[in-house]
Amino acid sequence: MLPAPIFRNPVIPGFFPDPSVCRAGEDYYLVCSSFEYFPGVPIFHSRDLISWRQIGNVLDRPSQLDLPADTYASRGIFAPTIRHHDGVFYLVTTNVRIWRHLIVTATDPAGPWSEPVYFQLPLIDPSLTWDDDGNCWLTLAGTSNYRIDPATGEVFEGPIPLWSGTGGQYPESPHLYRIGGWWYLLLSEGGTHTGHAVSVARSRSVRGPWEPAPANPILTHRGLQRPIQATGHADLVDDPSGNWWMVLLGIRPRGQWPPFHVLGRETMLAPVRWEDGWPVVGPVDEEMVLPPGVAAPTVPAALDVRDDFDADRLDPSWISPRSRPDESWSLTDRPGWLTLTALGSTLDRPGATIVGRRQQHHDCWAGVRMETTGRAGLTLRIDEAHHYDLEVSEGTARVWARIGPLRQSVAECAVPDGPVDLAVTARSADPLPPTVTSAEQFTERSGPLGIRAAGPDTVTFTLDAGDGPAVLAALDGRYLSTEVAAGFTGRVIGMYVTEGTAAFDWFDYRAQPDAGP
Ligand code: 6LW
Repeated sequence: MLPAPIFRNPVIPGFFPDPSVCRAGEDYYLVCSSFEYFPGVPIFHSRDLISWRQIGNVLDRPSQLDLPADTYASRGIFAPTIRHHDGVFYLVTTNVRIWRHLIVTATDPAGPWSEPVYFQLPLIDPSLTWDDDGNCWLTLAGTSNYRIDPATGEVFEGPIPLWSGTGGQYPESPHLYRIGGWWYLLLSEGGTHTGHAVSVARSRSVRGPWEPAPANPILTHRGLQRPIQATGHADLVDDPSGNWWMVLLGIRPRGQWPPFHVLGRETMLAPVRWEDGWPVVGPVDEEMVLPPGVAAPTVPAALDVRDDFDADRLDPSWISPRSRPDESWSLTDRPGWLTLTALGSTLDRPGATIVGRRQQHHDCWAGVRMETTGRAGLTLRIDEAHHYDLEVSEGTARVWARIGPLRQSVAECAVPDGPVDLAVTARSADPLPPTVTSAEQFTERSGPLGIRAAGPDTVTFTLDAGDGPAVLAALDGRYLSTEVAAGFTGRVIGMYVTEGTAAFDWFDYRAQPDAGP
């Protein structure tokens, strides 16, 4: 007998939390939160829910995304919901920097999306659903329903209180569905960390009364020994054959107790089956068996990325904290290179010129070829207070560590004029075995830095000025984790400049730490 076909989680690795999905015919579209980064709300396309390709960003113009320089890290754009109704795609989200909800629409999900319609109602995590009479219902965390005009944001009715979960903290990410004569209300509770859980209730009417599922929470990994934790913030979709699926967020902690997660909250997928009119799902693992009749994807997951900056526009996967002013970057100043210009800030404050992409794998290598007469380099960051940088300035390369209130140069060497190759490697710690039986097992896993309790990974910076790569510094990755930095995002690898200009010939990202030249 052939082994059952499988797929792997996360289906979208790296800081891509709060997934929401919709289907139009045979095409699926998925969006995620983007917080303080510009452009906002990455949008992906798939034909099988497993292999996703980013096709753009929903909020890709400053007129749609108001993130002033004083926007705190992990503020900005929270959980979006995407829906397809009457041939139009709707995206509703909250910009918590200005405390406004906004709706944008498009006929092509790759864009352009409309200018936003703003409206103000309490709380976060808006979702849209239409009833048979064409009424549009906006559901918010808490949880409440409002009957609104999605074209103007005008509220006709509400708040109408809904079922708010089994009593866990933060009932949020509510989504309503009409399935088989029922309204289903799916929500998350227990907070977005390891207490996270998904619960469901149903009603014959959008106005209630709501009957909770007897098996609530229908999904949680709290207290379970599984590689994926914090499962929650879920959305449901059916496929053309009638199978149901859940997209949700999860984290993958690494290192010794307590473990740290460094890639943010990632997008997972799980098959859903129905029993007695209730959805049954999980547990969610890195390797999942596909339901009978569903073929494994034929397209392998794209792990490696290379950008030679030869295109006439930046790929949608490139992000910048808060904004990317036109005068801060160019693909034409030096054709085939990305030229960045400093606008007067440092990496320790908002406003530095950074163009980066998410670290998507625990083990990876990222390199650039860079030339600068100013102050520029390669940073691995979570926010302005948590980053490691390899920086070139005035003939010297330095590795800087910024951890909370501390900022320290940890290594330096001389570099000649002209282009240099900079690289950062993340190499993850082996997970501890479920049961540790000897002191040696702890010692073995104490990692290359010799620190007693191993962090999640070791971050190494190398520099190559023409005579081969030389390691400048190896740093404990725990300080660039969500457990240390807090917040809702994850690591980003950025090209940056803080004085003058810098030109980048290429950026290379590989999902193997030994991939460097
Ligand atoms: C989001 C909320 C949550 O709005 O975290 O995990 C918040 N869930 O639903 C930010 O991502």
